[in-house]
Amino acid sequence: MSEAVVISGTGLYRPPHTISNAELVEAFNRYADLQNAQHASEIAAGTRAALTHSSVEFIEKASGIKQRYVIEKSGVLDPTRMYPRFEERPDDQLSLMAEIAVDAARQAMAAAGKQGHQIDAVLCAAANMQRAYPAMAIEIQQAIGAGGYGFDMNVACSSATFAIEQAANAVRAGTARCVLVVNPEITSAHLEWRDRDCHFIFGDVCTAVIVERADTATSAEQWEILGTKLATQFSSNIRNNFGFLNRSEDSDPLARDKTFQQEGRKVFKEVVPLAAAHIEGHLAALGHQPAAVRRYWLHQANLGMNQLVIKKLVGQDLAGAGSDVAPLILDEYANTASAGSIIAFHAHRTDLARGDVGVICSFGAGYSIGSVIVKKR
Ligand code: CO8
Repeated sequence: MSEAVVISGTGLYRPPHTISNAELVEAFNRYADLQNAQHASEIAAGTRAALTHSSVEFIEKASGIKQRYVIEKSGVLDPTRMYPRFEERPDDQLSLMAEIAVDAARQAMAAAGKQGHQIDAVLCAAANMQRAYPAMAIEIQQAIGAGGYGFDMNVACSSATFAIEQAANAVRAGTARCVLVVNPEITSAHLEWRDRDCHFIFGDVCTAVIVERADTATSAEQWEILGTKLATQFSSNIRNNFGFLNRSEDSDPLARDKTFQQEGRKVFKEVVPLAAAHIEGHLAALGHQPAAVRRYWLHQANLGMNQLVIKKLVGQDLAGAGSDVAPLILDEYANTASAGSIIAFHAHRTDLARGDVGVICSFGAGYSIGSVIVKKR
């Protein structure tokens, strides 16, 4: 790498509403009771399975999640609806995804000491886009007064780390000087809240990261990007079939496969070893030992997954002192798709010293894994 590239600021938009596991379970159980009453005769005839209640204890034990933030709560908790209520906005108004992205972006820009005109690329990277076009990134670019170019990209839960690599490469190649990466994740709109297997998993949030040349960075705190490594391997174990062909295929837009669905156990089993090996290989290529890494900002999908990844890497449990090695934010935020590892980086890094090395790593649908190795300057 000829010219050093740094992360010079981060930002976090946190939605105004929380849903506790107790509130979530209460709404789901009321929905299940309503459905079971409505379909009582089919259930009695054995032609339809009754819905089973969800439970707070299961959720906390299986995932480590205690609550989640959402942009709109009343629709999600309405047992006759079970998804958020958003108002359609006119085309001349800032769209919802852009609005939360601009909020996080402004925080990251303030942290990096950057004005809009100093940004010359905007990457909007998330597990879902609000519309097909124009790209969300271009609307965000205009809203913050940035120049250059913007584009959207989607690698599900790895969208943020994949975008950081694109940003670092653009800066290194000289095609951009200062790049804004934003990850507006409105997961509440594509989660199936009516399925107890997954209704607890996700939350809304937006993160933002400024990536620029080290010689233009002026912020007090800077993280040199030592390297990035991306990997994908096709799997349908996490899948959402919503898309622009649905209409032409005459498929039901409300069918179960048009929202998030997964084989959670398979994902757990298959992704943990992939992620641990990926990180180990990336660190080795840069001459670092996993145990010497001061902090891992891991994807936040499941407490047990992160414990196992860390155990494979450094041989210790996340419980107790181990949590300093790989802090958790999923208890508060749940899984926020691509934003999870960036929230962890945003919230848990100020205690590190100059020269400390850390790893930001995402893993999820695709399968996709992205790691960014950073060093505090
Ligand atoms: N309450 C009570 N019981 C339940 C509930 C519930 N809510 N849900 C399931 N159960 C039951 C099951 O029916 C099952 O019963 P039985 O044993 O009789 O069959 C039992 O509890 C055990 O169920 P599981 O085997 O499913 O439980 P697990 O221990 O495997 O935990 C998890 C389930 C939490 C889903 C776990 O498997 C997991 O977290 N896996 C990893 C998932 C993961 O990392 N996914 C990544 C997704 S992120 C991503 O990349 C997608 C991005 C797109 C974003 C989309 C946003 C909407």
